[in-house]
Parts: sequence; C-alpha cells; structure tokens
Amino acid sequence: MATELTRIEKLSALEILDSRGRPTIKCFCTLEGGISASASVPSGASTGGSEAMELRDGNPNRFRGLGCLNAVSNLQQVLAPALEGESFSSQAALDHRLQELDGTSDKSNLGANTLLAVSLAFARATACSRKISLHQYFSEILGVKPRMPRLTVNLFSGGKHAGEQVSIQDVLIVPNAESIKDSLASVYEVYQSAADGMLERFGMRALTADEGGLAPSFENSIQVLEEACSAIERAGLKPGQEMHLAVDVASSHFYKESKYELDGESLTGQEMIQTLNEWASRFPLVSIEDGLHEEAWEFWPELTQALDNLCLTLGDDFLCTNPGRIRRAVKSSACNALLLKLNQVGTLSEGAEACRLAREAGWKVVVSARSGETEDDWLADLAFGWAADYIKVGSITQSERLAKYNRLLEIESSYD
Ligand code: 2PG
Ligand code: MG
Repeated sequence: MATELTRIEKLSALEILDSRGRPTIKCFCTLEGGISASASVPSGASTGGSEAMELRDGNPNRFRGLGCLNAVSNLQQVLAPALEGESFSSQAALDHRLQELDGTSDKSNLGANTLLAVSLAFARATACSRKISLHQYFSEILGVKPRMPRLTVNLFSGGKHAGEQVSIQDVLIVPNAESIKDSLASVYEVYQSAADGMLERFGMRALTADEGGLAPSFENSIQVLEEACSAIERAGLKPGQEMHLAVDVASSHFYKESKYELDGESLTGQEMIQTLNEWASRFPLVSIEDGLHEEAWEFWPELTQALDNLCLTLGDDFLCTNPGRIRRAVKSSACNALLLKLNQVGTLSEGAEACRLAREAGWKVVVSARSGETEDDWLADLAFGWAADYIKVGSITQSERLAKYNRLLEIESSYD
C-alpha cells in the first residue's frame, strides 16, 4: 500500500491568553484540499529544570516578559516558509522536520511552545482530513487500543499553584467508578463537601488556586491529606474504596541547600523518604509524584522501594517527559510511573517515545495538563488514545479544565 502523503498548505499563529491570563500560542494549519484545524499549547508554573524551553519574549514592558510574539513570528517567518508546500508521510516525519528546523536538543532556538503548536495542529488537521477522531489518530501513532483513564482531580492546592501556604502542591481525589460520568458525579460531591468543610474550619469559603483546587491556610501537609479523607467521608464515600487520593509533592520547589523545607522542618533525603512512606501507609494514595528533588538520582530507587506495594512512585519534574531521563530512570529502577506532558518535550512524536519507553518498562502512565491551560481539549483525546492509566487535569471548576472532562464525556458517550 502506498504511503499517504499529507501536504501542508498554510501555517499561521496567534498569541492568545491562557487560564492565568498569560500569553501562549495557537497554531492554525491548513492542508491541501482546504481542511484546516488549530491547536493551542499550555504552560507550567512549577516546571522541571530539564523541560524543553518555552520561548517567551522577555520584554518587561509587555506581559512582564511573558509575551509569545517571538514564538508567533518563529512560526510564521521560519516554520511556515519551510513547511508550506511540503508533504509528510506521518506525524513522525513532520515532527522530525520540526526538530531539524529547530536544531537544538532543548528546542531553545524556535521554542518548544512553537513546535508543539505546529505538531498538534497538524495532527488535528490530518485526523480531520482522514475523517477519524483525534483519539483514533493518537492511538495509531502509538499502536495501542484506546482506553479510558482513571481521573485524578485536584481537590486541595498548595506550593507554587497557591502562594506556598503549604509546601506540597496538590492533593488529588481519584474516583473508583465504572465511567467518567459516574467519576465526575462523585468528584462533585467530594469537592462540595470539602468546600463546606473549609467554611466550617476556616470561617470562609476557601479561595481557589491556579487549577481550581481549594487553597485554605492549611497548617501542614498531613492536615491537607486528613481533610481530603474527611471530605470523602462527608460525601458518604469510603476512602480507599470508592475514592482514593494522590499527591503531587513537587518537592524540588521546597528543596533549599540540600534539605527539604517541609512544613517548617528541614528534612534530609532519607527523612523525606521516611515521611512519604508514612503518608502512603496512613492514607489511601495511588501515587506520590515528585516525592524527591528532580536531581536526587541516588535517592529515587530507595523511595521506589519504600513505596513498593503501597503506591506508585511518579516522576514529573524528575523525568520531564524526556526519553533520556526516562531511560536512565528505568535502568536504575528510580520510579515506576511517568507523568506525561507534551510541552515538556516539544513534539507529539517525542511524547510518544516517552510513553513507549515507560510502557516497555512496565510503568504506569499519567497524561497531564499544565497549571496554565487553554480551552483546547486535545489532552482528553491523548489520554484516551494512548490508553493512559490516569489523567490529571486539575479541578472541576474552571472552563479550561472542564473542556477536557467534557471531551472525555463526549468520547465515552460515543462508545455507549
Ligand atoms: C504539575 C503541573 C500540573 P505545572 O506539577 O504536575 O499540576 O503543574 O503545570 O505548574 O508544572
Ligand atoms: Mg507535578
């Protein structure tokens, strides 16, 4: 069978705003035949040091340096002239060309945001032209059978997403339900009972953080985990049965001078592992994300061992969806689950490689949004198409998050 070629007719870009009101980039891709589609990219706040570079203008007089006009111009002045009129046999061929045009390993020339916008807009346009859904297109890239992920939903926020009133970044609830529809119904109950609980305890309805999680002035991390369990119980559900928890410790962000500054204490790597083991023994956690500093390679295998049989050891800032780091972590048994964020690496195909490596090692995969999101919903198709074990989108209260949950509902209903 001859390989089908997809010819790019036109590429253009626009600077738009994300859920924090910061600029990001949206790409429009038109293929031969006139089919056109767009995609926008998200942006993180608690980023890992090995993430591909997100290009920002750096002009302090405009969006405090966060503008994306240079990314837009790279797309329109560099990528568009190089790619318009070119035909590609696959997503991998396009992504390879994007990497080549950038010419750096960390995408610091044209920007990972610029490249990912093109990669995704091309994916969506190609899926449209082939009259298949985006998730089917994604699943073909990886050659896996689509499957609904389990939801992990931000309930309480701290760390960099909430002004650091408590050290840890997220406590998430993980419904154990048959469907996305039922999962969201039980998440709603727990979210509302958590909000009621916060009103009683703190005398005011808790303000929400970047991803819509509740962010009251908790005293310490244990209190956040305890309140999450109470909220589950108040909602009439059983923690550890109908609803589990997950935690994103994001510990690189409170690691100062070789110590973890957790809840007013200075902990060594060893003490941190001990603490996380205690949390996993006491609370119904399915995963602990970034429990240790992203460069503490020597301690990660020990953490994974300490959490074995209790919960997953999940790497976000630690791995940065970077195939090289994933290979190293597999080799040293440093963790057993990958948090996958496409903009950490820059193209769809490199994200697919990261996912493949994790699967080959027998790891679990969590497809994740960023704290700065747009109303685009490709993440839902990605999680389903790549058969992620979990999806991490944030809370259920802001439209940039709901776009993804609602898309999952749509996908689910199309399989009824
Ligand atoms: C994380 C993400 C999403 P950010 O740390 O997992 O919660 O945050 O996008 O700010 O890196
Ligand atoms: Mg994280």
